[in-house]
Amino acid sequence: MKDFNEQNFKEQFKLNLERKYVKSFEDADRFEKYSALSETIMDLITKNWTETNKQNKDKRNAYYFSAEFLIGRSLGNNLLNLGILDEVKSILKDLDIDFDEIEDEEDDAALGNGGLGRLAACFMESGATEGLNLHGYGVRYSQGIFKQRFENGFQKEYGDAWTERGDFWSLRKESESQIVNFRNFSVKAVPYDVPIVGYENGVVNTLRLWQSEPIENGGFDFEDFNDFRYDKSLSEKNRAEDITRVLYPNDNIRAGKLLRLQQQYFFVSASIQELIQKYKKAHPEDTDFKNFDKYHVFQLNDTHPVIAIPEIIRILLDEENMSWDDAFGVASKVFAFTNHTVLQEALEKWNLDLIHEVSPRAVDIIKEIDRRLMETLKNEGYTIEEMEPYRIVRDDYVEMAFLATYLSTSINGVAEIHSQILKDQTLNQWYKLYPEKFNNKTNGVTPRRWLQYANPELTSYVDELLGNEEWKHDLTKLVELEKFKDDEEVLNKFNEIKHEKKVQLAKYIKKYEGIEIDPNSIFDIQIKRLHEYKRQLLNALNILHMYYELKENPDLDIYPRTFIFGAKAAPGYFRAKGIIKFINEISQMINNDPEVNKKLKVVFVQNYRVSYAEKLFPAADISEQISTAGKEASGTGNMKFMMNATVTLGTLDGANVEIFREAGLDNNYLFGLKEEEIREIESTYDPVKIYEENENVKRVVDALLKEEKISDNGTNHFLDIYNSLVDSKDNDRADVYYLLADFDSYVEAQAKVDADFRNRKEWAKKCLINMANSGMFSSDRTIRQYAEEIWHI
Ligand code: F55
Repeated sequence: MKDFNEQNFKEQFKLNLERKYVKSFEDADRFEKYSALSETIMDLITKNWTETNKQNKDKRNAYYFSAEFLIGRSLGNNLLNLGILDEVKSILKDLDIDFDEIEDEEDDAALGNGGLGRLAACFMESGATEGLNLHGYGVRYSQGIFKQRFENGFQKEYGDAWTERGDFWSLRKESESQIVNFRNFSVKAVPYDVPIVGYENGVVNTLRLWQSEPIENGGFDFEDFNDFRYDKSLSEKNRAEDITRVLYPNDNIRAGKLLRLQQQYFFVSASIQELIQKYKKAHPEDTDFKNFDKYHVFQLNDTHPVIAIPEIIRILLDEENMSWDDAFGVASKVFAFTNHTVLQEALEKWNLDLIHEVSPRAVDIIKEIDRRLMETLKNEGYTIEEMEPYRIVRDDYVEMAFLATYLSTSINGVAEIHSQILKDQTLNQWYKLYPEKFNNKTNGVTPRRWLQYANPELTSYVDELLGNEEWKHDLTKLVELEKFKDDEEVLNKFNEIKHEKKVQLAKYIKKYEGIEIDPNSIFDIQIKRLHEYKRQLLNALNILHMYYELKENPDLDIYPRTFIFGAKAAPGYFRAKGIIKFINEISQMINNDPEVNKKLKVVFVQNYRVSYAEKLFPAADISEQISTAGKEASGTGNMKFMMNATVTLGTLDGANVEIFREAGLDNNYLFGLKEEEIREIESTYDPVKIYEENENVKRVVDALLKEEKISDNGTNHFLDIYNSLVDSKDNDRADVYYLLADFDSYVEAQAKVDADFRNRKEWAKKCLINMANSGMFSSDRTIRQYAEEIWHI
């Protein structure tokens, strides 16, 4: 950072602390120091923030609309991007303050569920780093994703009041509040602006998060209060605040709840209103919004903000008195849509009555869009049957993905294989109509948070090897590391750094989980939301298999292995919670068995989140990416592991396909059925036959019901899991995610890992080659592609 003065900063920091808490520096506790430090940094940011805002005026801007931004912590990342992380660390050291302890005082801003929300956060950071005029718009939930603890091995959820002790990384902009009108009540949307600091470039972009509040008197009605109607005097306030009270904790499953739709309408309506007001002020002559599309493009992060389409039409029709054709014309030029899933149960479909509850006009407008589309198709000679697949409104439900696809100028998937499935299957009818609108944007992750910040040891070693820091501005330059792939000294050093990160993680796990793990064992890590399609259960079944092999033959030569899991299950997802309990039971059984626990350990870390992830990714030997082929749209954790020099054990799914291509199959472990193979066997698949004929499969599946050392404590969780695999009585089909079909192949791949890991030099070479080829998975590359190929900013 230009003109950063250590002495001034130190004094400002002390001054801020004394003013804020009216106590001397020596008497302040860690949190007080953290908060004063954060405010001092916010002050540093403001000048560049104002400057960036000024420069974006009168330009074409991109707006990223997302119901989720999974930010995590900001302190370390902002210091890194300002280029003063080391300086501030040394200032703190002078003051006898340990940075790690201060860092730990910050609650994660966990305003998202998983990959989709974290992707939005990476995109914002890369947008600022690439100097793009990109703005984020979302929701300021009072409660983020729940906090998770295990009690007797069961997941328990606790509230996440992340702003309770203050939120130091946003500015409330009261004067830019908007009124959002629901069918039978109105609220005030108050923007909180979060600065997004670009990496060492002076750019500070804005993430605007809306908070719902009562419109007048803080929502408190004194007349009701004075007349002893205490409850009613508060109800108005609560009703308003309820809108942004809590994030829905579902990932890849639609909620179908009124409050969820209200949240979506709330942030989208506030955002569109604001941008239309600003446009009118800047372009008073353009009364029919002829040039609105030259200045705005809205990227819809999945279908969650798609209610923006009828909303902009409503405003142009009802408030700007435009004609249908003109209003529709504007709407058909400003949206672009990203799909993140092909799981049918995740595709949002909203009931018309529910939409009516939120915004009656939206119902009229959506029906009219559908009616006119059918008319157009009919005029083009389509028969009734041929028109049917294009119905946006079907059986009183609105297919939000169809609405988005019809009106967007661009429709993209998030990895090559996923974009292909959208064209061939999920949205095939639309692809036939508009092939030119479909494109792919393979996801990426920010190397600042996920490599430089999370792994400073590896970062400085790369600086040393490459002799410059250019790779920090263009991650594809990491490929130059390949020239060291046979350099023994370099390979040793790679192993040493990995070991150091494993020692650090082991300490952290000891502190927070109370479990001792051996850094010399293979750290085999699966961290992601808990979902059947992600197949944590397959991982668990293999662990059980290894356990039984060891029990049968205690001298079996297996390389010591630590299996680490991290995952939250949606609170209402019974089977996912059963799988957590199952893995925790296996963990107890194995970790407490002296006959096996020298060779096997299983840890399920509690409350997996962004800040925990920063400790886990750099410490892995194996990255588990084992979803059923065709089901994981992309994955982004796979990229974080790869960047941290880790080999992947995975299926040909999502971005794994591209990871395998970039780093080579010799350096990774591929197993399992391919997507087209699964489609081929789909109608005849017989998991019961596999169960009956394969002794290993039978042994581990039977363990669910028969293993005496584990128990679901009478909850029937394990019977449910058992049935999901081999009993089609309660299901249409059993084993819909093909765990048993892939079991042998997975066990075999795991055996290969065991054998290969022993050659420490060859293993390090694989790690190095993976890191060297991770450059294309920087979200800088992804966001540039959005900017150039979709947004034209
Ligand atoms: C959240 C809420 C709803 Cl209603 C539906 C889905 C989600 C959600 O969290 N989805 C999600 O995280 N999807 C993931 O998006 C990632 C980023 O594109 C992909 O990498 C990942 O494959 C996909 O599952």
